Amino acid sequence: MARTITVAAAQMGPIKSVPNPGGKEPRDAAMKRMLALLEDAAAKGAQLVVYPELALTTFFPRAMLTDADEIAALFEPESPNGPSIVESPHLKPLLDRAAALGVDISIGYAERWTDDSGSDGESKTTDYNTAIYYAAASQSVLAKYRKVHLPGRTHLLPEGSAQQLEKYYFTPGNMGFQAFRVPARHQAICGMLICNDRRWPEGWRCLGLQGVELVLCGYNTSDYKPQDPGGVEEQTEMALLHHHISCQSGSYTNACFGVHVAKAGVEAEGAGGGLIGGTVIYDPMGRKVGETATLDDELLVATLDLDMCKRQKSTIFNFANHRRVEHYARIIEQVGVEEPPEV
Ligand code: CDV
Repeated sequence: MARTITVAAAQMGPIKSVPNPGGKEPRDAAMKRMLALLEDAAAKGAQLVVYPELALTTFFPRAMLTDADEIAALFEPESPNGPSIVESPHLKPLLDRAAALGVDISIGYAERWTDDSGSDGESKTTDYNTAIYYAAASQSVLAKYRKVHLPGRTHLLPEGSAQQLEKYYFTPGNMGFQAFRVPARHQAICGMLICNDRRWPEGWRCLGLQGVELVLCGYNTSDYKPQDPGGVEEQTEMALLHHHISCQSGSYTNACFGVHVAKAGVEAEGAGGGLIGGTVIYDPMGRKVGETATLDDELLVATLDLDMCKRQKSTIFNFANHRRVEHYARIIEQVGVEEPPEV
């Protein structure tokens, strides 16, 4: 039997919220839009719908919020014995509808995790930029991934700059790059990345080494930063180029499909530019399966034959045959660049 899966990349247009004085888009308006995308995807035969990074809120790391309550309102509280993401009022309507339709969901959100891992077993809270895979068949979270590569900084750049403050809000993920099986989808081997992760071959390779067939990746990627060289058009073109290079090469060199889903458009006025679109699916040969055309809510639906991964995995990217790990120590032992001495 053919191992096919019909996937919908659910690109979202902007969620106008903080910081956008006078223009707060309530969470239920965003949920309505996500539900509409889900209904449309299900009607088109989708078995899995992939939503962007931080899909439940605006991309808030563009501003430095300092009010604890305001920040808390952007996060989903979770703990081993306490609140669970599947019960969150901010997500439950989507998951319940997905379960009823028999559609799986992958979605990104801001996670506030509390456990007793503090010193002397004390309660400790850590904030992550997270994505989950929710399986309709078991009505449960099959896999969770916490973003490893956090771009940006902990401090503000001079006024007038576009800010990127993920290092201020989040801790790097602590779960590694773990592939997982989806039993109801022909035992598909899936993995998740979040936005900036797609630019790092290390994460892709960790998934590739587990035989990954389908990589799911939501993103919020800025199109223009006033402090960088070039005008809006030139910078946007460059941002899209780098996005596509990263996604295409990740799929090609790991012989897998990649579904990359944007939150796009202008979410906040006066904060530099907006976010690129370019939601895209690549196949294991590095070919583009499809791409969105707008900066709005838009679906990209494709049926992917997972067995297409076998050809490259058994030939040019047969890792067992060709990798030379005795020469790769530098990749894990060294973080920054160490240039050879001048001669
Ligand atoms: N959300 C992101 O991780 N955005 C980064 C931008 C800041 C470069 C990205 O890699 O797309």
